[in-house]
Amino acid sequence: MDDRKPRYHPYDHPAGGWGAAAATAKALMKQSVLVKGSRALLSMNQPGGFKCPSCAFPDACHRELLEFCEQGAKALAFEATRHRVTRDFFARHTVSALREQSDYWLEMQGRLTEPMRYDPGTDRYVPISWDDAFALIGRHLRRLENRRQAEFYTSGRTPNEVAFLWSVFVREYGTNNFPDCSNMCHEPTSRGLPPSIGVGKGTCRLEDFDKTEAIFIFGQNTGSNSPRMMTNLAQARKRGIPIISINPMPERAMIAYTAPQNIPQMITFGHYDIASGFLHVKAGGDLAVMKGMMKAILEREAAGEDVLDRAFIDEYTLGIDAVRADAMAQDWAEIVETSGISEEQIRQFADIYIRSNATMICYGMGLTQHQRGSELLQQLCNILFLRGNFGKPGAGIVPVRGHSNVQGDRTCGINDRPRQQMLDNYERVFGFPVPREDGHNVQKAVEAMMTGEARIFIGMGGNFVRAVPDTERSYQAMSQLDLTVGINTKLNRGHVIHGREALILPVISRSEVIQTEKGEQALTIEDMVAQVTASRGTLEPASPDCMAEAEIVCRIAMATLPDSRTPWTEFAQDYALIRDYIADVFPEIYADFNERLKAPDGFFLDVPPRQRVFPTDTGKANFLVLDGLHADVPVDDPQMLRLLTVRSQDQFNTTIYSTNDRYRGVWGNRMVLFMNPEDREARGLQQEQVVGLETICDDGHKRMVSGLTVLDYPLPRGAVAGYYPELNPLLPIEFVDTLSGTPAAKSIPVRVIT
Ligand SMILES: Nc1nc2c(c(=O)[nH]1)N[C@H]1C(S)=C(S)[C@@H](COP(=O)(O)OP(=O)(O)OC[C@H]3O[C@@H](n4cnc5c(=O)[nH]c(N)nc54)[C@H](O)[C@@H]3O)O[C@H]1N2
Ligand SMILES: Nc1nc2c(c(=O)[nH]1)N[C@H]1C(S)=C(S)[C@@H](COP(=O)(O)OP(=O)(O)OC[C@H]3O[C@@H](n4cnc5c(=O)[nH]c(N)nc54)[C@H](O)[C@@H]3O)O[C@H]1N2
Ligand SMILES: [Mo]
Repeated sequence: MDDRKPRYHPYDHPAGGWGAAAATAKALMKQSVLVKGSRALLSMNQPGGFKCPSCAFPDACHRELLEFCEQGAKALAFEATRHRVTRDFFARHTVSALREQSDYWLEMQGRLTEPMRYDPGTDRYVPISWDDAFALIGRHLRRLENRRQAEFYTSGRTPNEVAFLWSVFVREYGTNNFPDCSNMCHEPTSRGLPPSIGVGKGTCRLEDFDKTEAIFIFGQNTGSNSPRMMTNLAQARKRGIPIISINPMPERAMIAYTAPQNIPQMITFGHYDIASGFLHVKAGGDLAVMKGMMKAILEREAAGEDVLDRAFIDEYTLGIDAVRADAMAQDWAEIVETSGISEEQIRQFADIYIRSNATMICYGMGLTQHQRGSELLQQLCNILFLRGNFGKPGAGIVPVRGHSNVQGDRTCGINDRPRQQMLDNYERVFGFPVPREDGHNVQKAVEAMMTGEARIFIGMGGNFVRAVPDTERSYQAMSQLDLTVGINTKLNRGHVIHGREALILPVISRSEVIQTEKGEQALTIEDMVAQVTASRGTLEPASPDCMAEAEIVCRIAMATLPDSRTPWTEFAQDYALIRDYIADVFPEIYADFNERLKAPDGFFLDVPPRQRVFPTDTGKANFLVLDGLHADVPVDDPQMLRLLTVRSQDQFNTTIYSTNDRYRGVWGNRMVLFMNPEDREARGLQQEQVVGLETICDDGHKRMVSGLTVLDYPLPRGAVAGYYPELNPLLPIEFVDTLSGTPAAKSIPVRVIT
């Protein structure tokens, strides 16, 4: 369906509103679950119900009767679909034929219903019993002498209890190979923030939106990707709070937004203007903006103005002198050239920052997915330190997270570079010897597959092969493995790009009831403000042969480690017992887990910087210097454009809900290339001409994508944008953020080919 010509007409209605309400109903109808889905929506994010399976933004604890958004409703509709992938389906289609289908088509086939095994003789998936499937996995895993040859992926929808069991099993098996979707996402938050503030998490809660005096949003498309945050932004705007968006793409929802739950406003077609200011930054120009802001502030300090929070800086921080020297040494002309923002505008935004007594800085993939992504976040901390914006109401740093439990998975032990003290705790509680050396993250896992070192891949959720960089090379590497296992709700690319042996294991989803011998089980989720809440599904499982993820981990463990003394049988039945063990392994975080979970709204994990405690090596908040003005290594090529790979309004990562992107005005095709008209003309291209892109990289691999329709779009000169995952073939596996290994997916050097 992607060969349709895209239609392009700008969306001039406010984001949200009737468009979102209509899209919600349409998604429910498309999956034939209007009634069932609508009923399930009533228990989403309500006490006793289940947590939204979409993004990680917190719910306001039944603030509105209907606490969901268009994206949550779509995620639920696609999960609760009536459509089913059965053994007959697999009998009808060879895997080679399935490989030719689009991601959208695979997704639309519906929920997986029973375990399947790849049969090379017929090139089809055929049914296999659960027992045989686990035995097969156990055989393969036991055969590996070097346990580092197996890769155990986690996608961020995995709940705490399952992630914890996964972390126990994999360590008992003998490796820290934990490639995690977070390695492509907010790993810079986990690696970049600790040296600055001592924790790799955000420091704000929802109520801070009600107390803040200014909000800056760097590189995050709130309206499409965390729509529930729009309610908080709209309320802040109503109070007259400045909201500044820093983005190469003027995202629609930042300009005008109507809350879909706000019926009076929808009837009168009213809307809020969300952003009061917009910095149309060049791709990767954020560091120059940040340095410019610091320079503007520090120049005023030097002129004798009282613009800093001296008391905070003296008592809680170290290192301001080096940061001051670095910012002051930057040249305004270079700042303007690199950022694409005028000195006057930067000074104006610095002034907004100075006048606010409580500022929140939010950010998303527009910052993390750069070669110096982690360090960019440290610069945000520097800015916040200057005015004491930690540990007071309405102030702090807000990583806008992706998957609903990606933060919780890390807290519960999914970590390829674990601290030794955490490993000591595993050893103390479980009594098996724990591997001490670092394991593989996503980048290293893919590289190990490419060199042939890795032999087995097991994915707890997600769509690894489609989400990772360097598509062609990754597909090739994945196909050479001995065994690939996808533990999933839906059919995806990872099932049709598979190893010599392959299994598909279908799971009970977040919205469905998990019944064990011990009764109905609840799972828990930690959202992006570190609030831990219970999630209980209310729908019937998609098929009686779907299995709960926790039980799958236990059964894999039992099949692989016959002599294990870990209580796998009991864990599979009793999730409260799993929580007791979580409390034992992470006493400083999760003491009295089950007890605290009894509160109707769950509980918050401790985030020390909220109390102005900074558990860094120095015991202080650290101002940190990052040299220069560039978020990526400059490339010397006059034809070079920086490619940003972004999400559309109608997808959840590799799950494509439709080929439209309502807010950006694209309909019917995702193979588009957004380009500044002057860049287009400079290359002699026509509007809507079909072109290709080629990566500029000298590692000897050619990376190309063709069939892209050029669309004029208000991007700054030098940047082009298109959709993830279609453009992942252009992203070299080694093109990553230095500190965290996160692929620099927002700044790929490319040139246009015709
Ligand atoms: N509906 C929906 N919701 C989702 C997801 C989804 O796919 N669909 N995915 C979930 C996940 S896993 C995640 S991580 C989040 C992702 O949510 P976001 O962080 O919003 O991710 P993206 O859509 O990749 O793009 C981020 C924004 O960065 C901007 N950008 C690109 N390059 C730069 C740059 O150099 N500087 C600046 N300042 N901005 C830049 C882009 O224009 C875009 O607006 O959303 C989560 N929620
Ligand atoms: N170029 C480029 N690449 C990127 C990005 C980018 O912006 N640009 N973004 C990156 C980011 S931020 C992320 S997070 C990754 C996403 O990487 P992943 O998390 O691996 O990908 P998803 O598309 O979210 O995974 C979708 C699959 O999850 C399965 N699933 C859904 N719900 C459940 C469940 O409850 N249980 C189980 N077991 N399975 C379930 C379904 O089978 C579905 O097919 O992609 C990264 N890749
Ligand atoms: Mo993500």
